[in-house]
Amino acid sequence: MKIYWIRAQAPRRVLALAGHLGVNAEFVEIGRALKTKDYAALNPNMRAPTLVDGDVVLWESTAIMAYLCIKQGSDMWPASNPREQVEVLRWLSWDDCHWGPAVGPFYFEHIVKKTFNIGPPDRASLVAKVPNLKAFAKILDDHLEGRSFVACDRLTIADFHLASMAADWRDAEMPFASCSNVVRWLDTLARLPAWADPWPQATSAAA
Ligand SMILES: N[C@@H](CCC(=O)N[C@@H](CS)C(=O)NCC(=O)O)C(=O)O
Repeated sequence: MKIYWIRAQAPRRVLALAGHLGVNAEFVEIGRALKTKDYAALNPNMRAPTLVDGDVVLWESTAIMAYLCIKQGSDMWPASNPREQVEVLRWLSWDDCHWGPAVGPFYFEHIVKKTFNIGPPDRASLVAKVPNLKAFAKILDDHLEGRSFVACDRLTIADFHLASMAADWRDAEMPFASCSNVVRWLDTLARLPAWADPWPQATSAAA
């Protein structure tokens, strides 16, 4: 199995899950080869991550996470429990439609720009985005009251999904100071070794 990655949030979810589940794979840091015809033949979006496992070629981090859980027999994606499945699905959807777009601008300005050396954060552009992020953070904070994890009373792919842009919330200056449950949840994830340091050590470079 090969997993193509770059140092960004969607691959991070997949790499952390692979590390957490002890997946045996070759991790390929795709680098500049992301924009080549060979890579486009695997992933026409020319984005990362992509998984290749025999004749299975899969893109979209959510689908890859589900695939890895099924392959490893992990209930972090509750493949054999429809009720739990829809619970997890609800949060994956919420992330794609609401939470991700709310945290994304902060993640981009503070984390992506620094990682890829593309200039200083434009803090002024974030001012107008604060109310939207606070509104969605309150929804998550209320949900996490009395809960350690987002769904099913245990760690699931929903946690890695929702946390992938918010993990470095302090560096990204996300306004979570009054969201103690969100902070507790992110701090709990940060104590998982595979989440805290998801980037593969043994890796092959494709560029
Ligand atoms: N919805 C896709 C998002 C993939 C995506 O946008 N990946 C970004 C990194 S988070 C990427 O490859 N960016 C490189 C580029 O846009 O050139 C997923 O979850 O896999």
